[in-house]
Amino acid sequence: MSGLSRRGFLAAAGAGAAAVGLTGCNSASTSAVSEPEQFDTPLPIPPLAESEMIDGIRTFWITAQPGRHEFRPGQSTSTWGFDGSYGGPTVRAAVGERVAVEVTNDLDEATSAHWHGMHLPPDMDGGPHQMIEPGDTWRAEWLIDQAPCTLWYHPHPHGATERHVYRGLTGLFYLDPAPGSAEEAVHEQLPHTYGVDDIPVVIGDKSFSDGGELVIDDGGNEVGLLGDVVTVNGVVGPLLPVRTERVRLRLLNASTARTYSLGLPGRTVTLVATDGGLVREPVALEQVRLSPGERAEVVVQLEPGEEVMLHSFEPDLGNVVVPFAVGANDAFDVLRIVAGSELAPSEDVPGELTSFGLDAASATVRREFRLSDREINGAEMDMARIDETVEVGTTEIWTVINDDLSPHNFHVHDVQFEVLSVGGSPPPPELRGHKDTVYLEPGRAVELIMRFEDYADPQWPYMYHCHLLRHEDEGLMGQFVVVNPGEAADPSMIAGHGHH
Ligand SMILES: [Cu+2]
Repeated sequence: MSGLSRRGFLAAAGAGAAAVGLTGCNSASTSAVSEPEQFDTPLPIPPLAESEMIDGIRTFWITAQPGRHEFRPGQSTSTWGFDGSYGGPTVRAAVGERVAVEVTNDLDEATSAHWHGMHLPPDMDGGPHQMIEPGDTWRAEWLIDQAPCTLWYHPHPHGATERHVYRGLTGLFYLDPAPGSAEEAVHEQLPHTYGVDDIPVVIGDKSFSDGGELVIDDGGNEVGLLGDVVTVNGVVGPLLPVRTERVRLRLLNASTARTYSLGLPGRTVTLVATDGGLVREPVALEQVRLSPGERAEVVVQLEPGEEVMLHSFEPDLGNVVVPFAVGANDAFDVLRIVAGSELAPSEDVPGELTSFGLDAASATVRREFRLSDREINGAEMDMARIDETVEVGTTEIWTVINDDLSPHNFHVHDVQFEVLSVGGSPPPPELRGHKDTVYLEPGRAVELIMRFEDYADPQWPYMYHCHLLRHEDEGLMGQFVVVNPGEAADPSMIAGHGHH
């Protein structure tokens, strides 16, 4: 599988132009997303996953299974979900806890469960080397040892991740602050009651056939599927009733290709956390750009009786060659938020949230990653090849460059990184927090600093890849191992996993 060439992309872009002309739209814009007529479906809140403490380990059980799901009332669609027909329960554990998740596969094909953004041993990561065959159960166990944050879990089967995520295998994984920690005090000042003023917002775009089934074959669009229907927590046209002065929205872009730029027209939202946890201080933003896999936590303030619409503005994707073909011209409403006539008081958002920061001078290794078509540094993903070897205990700076004229992004497993620069300039405020996924504008380099603290293992690799899932599936991925000083990578365990 070689993926589409840029020439193919231009041809596909032409076809996309015709499609935009045909679909028409609901306003004067050129948006290819069709908005629902009404936003009156109550926003479903994913259930919290149940757990039991077994020998001091907080243990969860989750099953990937097929089902039928109603994105719209009365229209049933064949889907996949964790513990249900679509999506998954929200898993919650506290920093400092030891957790185990036993994942059973009731699908009729192999899948995996990857803990996106989690710092954990590589053989617990749930990547393409930890496949779960149909009927099998895989147990992952690790210590929660990172800042509190909003993570998520999804399959990572090489060559099939786009389809597995698109069909609905997606859940949130909240890491709560350790009891008594400074961060717990901050979290308690922020809205923090699950489903009441702490709201999961999992956004995914879909495309449906006339028969109401999910369509993923879009005729070869360069970035992958851009659905013309946007869902939140699995429903079209969602409504969130609010009973408090402030709500915290935990935004996850669970789309396979589409980038959103979320905000409330005419006002700002307050960014309090990015992928890997709290930002240093709250930031007022008109729009929060989220490429696939990225998260943000924002606090929204409301007056009694007020109604606001979470909107996705035309995203600034940088200097892309054919903007409409990559979703850059799409703008649409996402979630209607209606405040009750009486609102319970909420505390002010603290002026300072947390502190952190890696010192660039402490980095001892630099690496460069050039993404072009479906190759990183000139090579497609090979399941049997270890591309990079990192010594445990080192701080590294990775320069990542999008050499194409269309969007990519970059996700690194195991670590949360900080963005040092974008296109040679300091990052904007929304990119100054802990991140595990970052958008890559065409032709621009981002510099990322990260520290590899633990889990030396020469045999089992972690992944880095584009999180536009079709790109990942088609080869835009590489593998690194973390080893003890002086140790060499040992590809013997993955040799049998073969060339994709
Ligand atoms: Cu990409």
